[in-house]
Amino acid sequence: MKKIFFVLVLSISALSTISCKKDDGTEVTPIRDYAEQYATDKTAIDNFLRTHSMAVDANYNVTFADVTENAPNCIKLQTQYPLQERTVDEDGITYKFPYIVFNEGSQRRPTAVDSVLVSYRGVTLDNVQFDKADSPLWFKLGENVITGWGHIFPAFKTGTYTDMVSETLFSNYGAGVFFLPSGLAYYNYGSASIGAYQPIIFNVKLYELRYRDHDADGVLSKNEIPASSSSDIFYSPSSYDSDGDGVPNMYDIDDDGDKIQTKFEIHKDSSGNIIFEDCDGDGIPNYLDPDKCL
Ligand SMILES: [Ca+2]
Ligand SMILES: [Ca+2]
Ligand SMILES: [Ca+2]
Repeated sequence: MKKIFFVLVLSISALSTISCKKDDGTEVTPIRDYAEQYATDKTAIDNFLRTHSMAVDANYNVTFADVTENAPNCIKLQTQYPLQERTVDEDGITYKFPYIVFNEGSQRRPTAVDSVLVSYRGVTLDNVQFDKADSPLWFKLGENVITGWGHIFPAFKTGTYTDMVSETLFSNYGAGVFFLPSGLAYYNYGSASIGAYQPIIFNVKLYELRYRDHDADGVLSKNEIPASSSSDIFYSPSSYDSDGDGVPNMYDIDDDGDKIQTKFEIHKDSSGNIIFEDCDGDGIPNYLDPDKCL
């Protein structure tokens, strides 16, 4: 797995880091203010959209080209394809970043915490490629990728595929491009080929996924949510904590805090599907209901 996709972990305490010296005496640059950096990155991304055109081939591969600001008849990126905007709260900032869906895909949609099989190409706003994977690779969203990936992949669905003797042929898979501010990418870390505080662009294709069960309680993490949960495709399973003990359902082996582990409060049919029993008929399945009639 490539080094640049390791999770960028920034602690709150890092925000208040002041300039200091490492043990070897070299100066450590204080981390930048997230709000200021986001404003800078947003301006840079907007400028990129205004000054570049985009070509998309039959396999959804993207190439960008500079266009002169006022050149007659040039087709600029922002008028060439419908830009959508994703809004994300991270590090006390409400980020908004643009993305384009070339093809939504045809099968299953991941949540922000599932495993995805993807190919991708990443470029900087200088239109320099910093990474590429033509052959699909597996990644765990929310775990070993930059935060921006988990926030945008639910916009896509997987495709269908045919296993050949020597290769797998995918069709009607999700494909698109997104433009990430550095706060949702590598921020002050940068990577081997990206400087610190660099907004970056990804052209991605989503072929397949695996729904995860982080706490191994038999309920997939994507379903570790209240029955009344939103139909928002970008919902995050990690934000739900039924019993309020500080452990989100997807990591809590006893979701309702009744001292009976969830895996003992659910049953499955012969096909392996969970039977959501609700013995007191209050609309809350037993494993989420501490006040039930067991
Ligand atoms: Ca689970
Ligand atoms: Ca909990
Ligand atoms: Ca329980």
